[in-house]
Amino acid sequence: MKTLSKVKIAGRIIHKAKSLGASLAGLATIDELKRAPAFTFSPRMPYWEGVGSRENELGLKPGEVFWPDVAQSVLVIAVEHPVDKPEMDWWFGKANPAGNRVLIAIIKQLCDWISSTFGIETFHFPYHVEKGGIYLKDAAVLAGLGCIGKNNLLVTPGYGPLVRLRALALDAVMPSTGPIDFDPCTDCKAPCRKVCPQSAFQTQLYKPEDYQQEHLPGRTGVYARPDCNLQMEQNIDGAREEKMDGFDKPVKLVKYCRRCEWACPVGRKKKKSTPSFI
Ligand code: B12
Ligand code: SF4
Ligand code: SF4
Repeated sequence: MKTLSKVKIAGRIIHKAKSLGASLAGLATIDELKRAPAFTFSPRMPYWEGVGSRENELGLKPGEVFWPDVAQSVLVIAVEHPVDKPEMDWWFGKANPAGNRVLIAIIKQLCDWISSTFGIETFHFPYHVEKGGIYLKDAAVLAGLGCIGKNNLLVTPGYGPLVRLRALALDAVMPSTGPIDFDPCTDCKAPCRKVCPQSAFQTQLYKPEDYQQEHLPGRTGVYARPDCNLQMEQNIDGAREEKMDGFDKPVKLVKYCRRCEWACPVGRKKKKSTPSFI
C-alpha cells in the first residue's frame, strides 16, 4: 500500500471526524499541550474547593494530568450545543447529557477507524482530568478551533462558545492545525462577564507574577472558579424531578448555568429574514 504523508493522514482524520458529526476538529502535539497554560497552572492552582480534586485511582495530585504511553498528539473535536437545543446539556439524573453521548460516540468510532485504517494506536480521553482526561479548552486552542474568551470559555469563529469538547490521543506525532489568529474579545464590552449570577469575573484572583505565566483563568486571572462552582452546586440543589421521554419514572433534571456562554454574540447564526409579502 502507498505510504500516506502525515499531512494527508491528518486531513483524512479531520474529514472523518466531521463526517461522523463533529462540528470542528483539529490536532495538536503533546509537547505543545504540556507547555500550555492550563497544564502548567493547574497543579499550582489554589482554591480547588473540591472541583477536580476528587479521589482518583491514578495517583494524581490535584490538577495533574496523566499521559498515556501512546500519547504523542491529540485530536480535539467540538460539537455544537445551540441555544435552541438546551436539552443537549441537561443531566438526567446521573445519565450523561445527550450532547456528551454524541461526543463519546464520535470519539469511539474514530478510535476504531484510525487504528484499522492507519495502524495508529489511540486512546479515548475521559472527561474528568482526575480520571485521566486533559484540559480540553487549551487543547482546542492549540488545535486551531478558537481562542479563550473573556468568559474563560473556548470561543470559536463559527459557533462562539456554544460547543462541547472531547479528545483522543494518537501514537504518532501529527502536524498541528493551530493556533489561529482570532480574538473577538479585544474590542468587545464583555457582556459575558456582566451576566454572571455569582459575579465570578469581578476580581483578579490569580496574578501573573505569582505564577510566572501570562495566561490565567479568564485570560488575566479574573475568573473565580470557586464562585462559579457555587452556582453549579446551587443548580444541583435546585434540580427538580420532571417526566421525560425515555424514562419510566420522573427524573432529576440538572440544568447547569450557561449565562456567560449564552451572552456571547460570536457565531450566532442570523435568522433568515422573512420576506414581508408572505
Ligand atoms: C472542572 C471543570 C469545571 C469546573 C471548574 C471550571 C474551571 N475553568 O476552572 C466548574 C464546575 C466550575 C465548571 C464550570 C463550567 N464549565 Co466546565 N469543565 C471543567 C473541566 C472538567 C476541567 C476544566 C479545568 O479544570 N481547567 C483548568 C483551569 C485552571 O483552566 P481554566 O479555568 O480554563 O484556565 C486556563 C485557561 O483560561 C487558559 N488560558 C487563558 N488564556 C489563554 C490563552 C491561550 C493562548 C491558551 C492556549 C490558554 C489560555 O489558561 C488558564 C490557566 O492558566 C472541563 C473539561 C476538560 N476536561 O477540560 C469542563 C469544561 C471546561 N466546562 C465547560 C462548560 C461549558 C462549563 C460551564 C458553562 C458549565 C456548563 N453549563 O457546562 C461553566 C463555565 C465556567 C467558565 N466560564 O469557565 C466546557 C467548555 C466548553 C467551551 N466552549 O469552552 C468544558 C470543556 C467541558 C465540555 N463538555 O466541553 N467547569
Ligand atoms: S461576549 Fe465579547 S468578551 Fe465575552 S467571550 Fe464573547 S466576544 Fe469575548
Ligand atoms: S457558568 Fe454561570 S456561574 Fe459560572 S462563570 Fe458562567 S455565568 Fe458565572
